[in-house]
Amino acid sequence: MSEKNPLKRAADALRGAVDGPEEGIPGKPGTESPSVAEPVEPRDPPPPKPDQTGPDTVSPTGQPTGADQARMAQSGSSLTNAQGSRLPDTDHSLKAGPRGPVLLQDHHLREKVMHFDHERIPERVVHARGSGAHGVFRSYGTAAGVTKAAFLAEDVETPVFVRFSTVLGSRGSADTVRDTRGFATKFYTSEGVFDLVGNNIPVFFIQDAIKFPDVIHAGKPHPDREIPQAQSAHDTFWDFVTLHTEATHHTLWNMSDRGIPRSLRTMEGFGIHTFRLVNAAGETTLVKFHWKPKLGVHSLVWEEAQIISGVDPDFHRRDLADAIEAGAYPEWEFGIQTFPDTPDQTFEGIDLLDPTNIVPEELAPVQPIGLLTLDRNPSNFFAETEQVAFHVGHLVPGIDITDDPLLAGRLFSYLDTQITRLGGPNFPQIPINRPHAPVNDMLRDGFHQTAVHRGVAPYRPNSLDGGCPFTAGADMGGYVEAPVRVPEATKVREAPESFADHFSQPRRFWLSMSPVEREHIIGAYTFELGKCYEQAIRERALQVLANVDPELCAGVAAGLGLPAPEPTEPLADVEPSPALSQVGHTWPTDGRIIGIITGEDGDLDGVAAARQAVLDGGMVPLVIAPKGGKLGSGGGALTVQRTYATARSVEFDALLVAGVPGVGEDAYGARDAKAGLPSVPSTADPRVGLLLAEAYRHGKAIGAAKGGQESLEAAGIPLDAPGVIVGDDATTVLQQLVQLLGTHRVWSASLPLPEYTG
Ligand code: HDD
Repeated sequence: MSEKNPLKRAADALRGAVDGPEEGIPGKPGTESPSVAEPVEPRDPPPPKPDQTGPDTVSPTGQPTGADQARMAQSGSSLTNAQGSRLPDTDHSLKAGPRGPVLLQDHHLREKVMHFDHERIPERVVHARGSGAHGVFRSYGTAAGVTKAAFLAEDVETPVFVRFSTVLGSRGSADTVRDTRGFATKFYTSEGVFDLVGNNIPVFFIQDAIKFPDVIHAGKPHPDREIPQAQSAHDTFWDFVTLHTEATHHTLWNMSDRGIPRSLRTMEGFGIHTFRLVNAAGETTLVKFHWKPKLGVHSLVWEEAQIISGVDPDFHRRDLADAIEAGAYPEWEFGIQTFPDTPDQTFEGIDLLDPTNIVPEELAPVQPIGLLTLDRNPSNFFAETEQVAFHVGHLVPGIDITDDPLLAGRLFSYLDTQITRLGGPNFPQIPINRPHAPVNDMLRDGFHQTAVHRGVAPYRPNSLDGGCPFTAGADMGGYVEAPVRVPEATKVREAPESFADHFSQPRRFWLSMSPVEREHIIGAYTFELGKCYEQAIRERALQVLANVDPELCAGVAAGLGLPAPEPTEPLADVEPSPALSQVGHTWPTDGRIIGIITGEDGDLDGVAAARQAVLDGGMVPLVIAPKGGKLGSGGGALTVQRTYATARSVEFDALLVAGVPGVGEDAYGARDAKAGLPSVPSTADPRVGLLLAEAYRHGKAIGAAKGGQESLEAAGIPLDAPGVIVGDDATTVLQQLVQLLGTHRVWSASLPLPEYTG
């Protein structure tokens, strides 16, 4: 797939520039590709782009760092070594004569290779594959009654850095695998850093952090062959989640469409644990945090996700960066569910300390408290996205923890892991991790210490540094833990009885799904368990599913060719939660990508009009033709952005065939004809057929105008099928396509939606 940025071109076009660059030719939109001259003279460094400086912050010594940052960036006309000494040559080692041995005294060679040898740091033990973005959080002030956190007061703006991730894969793994996604947000507040380290799934596999190494060992590749990469479809994962049935709820979410998001921009986020808010009067409220994407929650279908893993493994990372670069800034509303801080810490019978539970939004509505906008791409992946270090213990006054045993273990782990990953205890001094609040700690020395601390008395009380630093009580904005009563108890290694309910919450999730979502879940379980070698594990998984729902169990059992077992305990009597279904809503179509298939003999006027209509609607048109270059001539010529060789259905949200598209020069039929070989005469390029058939199979809206119907018929797509629009005028067809796009996909009309999704 091309590396071009369709959204950026759309933005350029919207700003008045004409067509995007031709396929495969770098250059400014609308211009002929300029030849890039080889620089021969040193020149002054280009002025730094605004996003080339680190976060606007202060160093641990309280000194502004902006100037340091600029000095440390690659700048100046002459190449130097790391000590600032100018270099005449960096392409040849120092040798005893041109054909002689390389000399050990070549400091530049040794320094250059030594540094390269140490460029990599250990990837994260989980969530290694990630994509980040800068942004801003604007608070509505609606949470001010329940928390004294300064960044949640009315109209306060706080800079943020967000890192999205997959859990299981390595740093170079594909984006669209079936997995949970991390959604970690660093708020650089005026009272210090607050990290919300959440996921796109509101529950977790385990109830106690002591099992975290186990669940991750089970999910990661098998230790002997180190396969499969970034997958849960293997024996050890299913062995674990069927032996620890507390994992059933999270596993069910993973097998649902939530496990394969369409985009990072169309994912919800959840803080998962119950946290405790504290207001100015010292009153406490239990709370669950939510991120709600403005574009709605959308997913891929499984086949599509698998194709993308090969065609464009960076699909999510590219989509996020493209959208931000084009100015189509992704937005999420921040919300809270609040619960009274009662001694039993339950709500409507749901244990709030059990991280495998959600509280349905119908019981506790999500109240919006602010808006997150991601508006700046990192300028250096390593410095920012790789080195950012989140920690659930980075809290600010007004936000406190609860006794969720999963959270307790995390409070240890996140700090600990950075010591190995970032090489010592001074990682808070790395630019991306620096607080924006002044730091005045008494932590000293250690690996990678970059602060030049002053004073002689890093202890307190002292009389030598004027007594500084002094401590700050709650009245001076100090972080004072909520004085929560700890029950008198005996030390035990046990879970509370309420943690033993492993099936009622998964059952609620299943019952809340629309028919098509249920089909997808059954398909996902059947696929994953079908990849397991051990029959006993498949059978155990079916037993777990029988306790969730007989229809689910029977569907998976049928696919595996195994008998469906009876439940071993009574099915829970729970109400569905309509808010959990992704189907049945209408969403903005901003930034959606529409492929317009045409050719030399296509309906070029129709294409031009449809293309403009797509742009006017805030979406992205991509013209697809048999070969690159221009279609038509003169000022109205259309630039081809994808050819039949470079287009694949997965890149588009909807397709429009305008006129009869031609056959590409490189199509098999054309090649055979050129070689004088007998070939099946073809009026339709087989790649157009594949494009259309895949899009249709994946529930995408497809339109055809002015003879485009022939292509649909050649692809075996019934012209009266749901989601297929046929007409004479490309723009009219397009308008109907866009309406369908508002529901994300056209799920088969034969699958009625359940009543509650309306
Ligand atoms: Fe974790 C990273 C989310 C349980 C131990 N976790 C990590 C990241 C996210 C989460 C989003 C990536 C942060 C980044 O982008 O740098 N983790 C969760 C959620 C959990 C959870 C939502 C349950 C509700 N995690 C969890 C437990 C433990 C860890 C129970 C250990 C006992 N997680 C880690 C870690 C990581 C991490 C090993 C790896 C890299 C890092 O921390 O900085 O410490």
